[in-house]
Amino acid sequence: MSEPIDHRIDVADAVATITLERPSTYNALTADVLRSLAATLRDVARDAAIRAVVLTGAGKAFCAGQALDDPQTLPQNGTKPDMYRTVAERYNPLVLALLSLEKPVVAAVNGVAAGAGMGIALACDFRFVATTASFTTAFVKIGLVPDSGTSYLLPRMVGYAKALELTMLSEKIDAAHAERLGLVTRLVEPDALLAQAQAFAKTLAQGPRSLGLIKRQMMRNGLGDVAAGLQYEAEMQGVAGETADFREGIDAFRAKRPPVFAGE
Ligand code: T3D
Repeated sequence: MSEPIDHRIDVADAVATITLERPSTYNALTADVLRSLAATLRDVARDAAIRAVVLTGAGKAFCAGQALDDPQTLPQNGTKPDMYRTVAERYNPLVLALLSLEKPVVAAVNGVAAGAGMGIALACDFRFVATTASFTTAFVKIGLVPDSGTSYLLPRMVGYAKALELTMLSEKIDAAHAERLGLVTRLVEPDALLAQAQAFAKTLAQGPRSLGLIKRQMMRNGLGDVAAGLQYEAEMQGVAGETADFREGIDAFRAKRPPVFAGE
């Protein structure tokens, strides 16, 4: 196993529980943690003793998406960030690793899942969601477009019109609303969330090899060419990342003020 950065992996009963661990930033994703998480998933794929996965977050949040404080991705010294590269090289491999892992993955959504954090939750096979948790697409609030599979998976899960609304408005989707949208496998009281997700994963871990094959089949026949969809997200993020509005979005988030977008 590779040494995990800002996440933990605990294995019991053939279930690997992966916990994102950067709670002071709501488990926001740095370049290091994205690389390291992808490596952990590769290890999990190879380890025959692991037959199901639970993905959760430490502290109050599930994951707030891209770390807006990460100098490797968003340098503060005037250097332009390369958003195409970030998405193509860091997010897309992670999302593909989750979707193509031939073992069931259960997201235990313990708190807010925003931006890429929401995309990652959507890329899991099941979502156990705390009644106090929420989702928000977030990207547009900093002048970006949806990535991490969000523009590909969300319309397929909630329909085109609702996906457009959720991504263009980025309103808060509370747990009950998420359930009505069909995003939730089980709504669970916060204190019972992890245990219930792990018990569910343990049952899946005792299932046949065909579970992994069903996942592969569904991905091909239900999702089609995900890799091409993710590649297009990277290209579009490259364009959005060049805009003045994105720079304003980041500056506003860091200054804890509402952004003023010029539309350019
Ligand atoms: O190249 C690329 O970057 C492209 C890839 C893009 C992928 C993406 O995910 S883009 C979207 C990035 N994520 C966001 O824009 C979400 C930003 N965060 C928020 O909108 C809000 O924090 C939440 C809706 C997630 C939660 O709101 P709230 O009011 O419950 O909490 P808060 O007070 O805003 O945040 C709590 C703390 O977490 C706070 O720190 P502090 O003030 O207590 O020291 C906040 O700064 C920190 N935090 C939240 N999100 C992030 C973060 N720190 C770094 N990066 C974050 N994404």
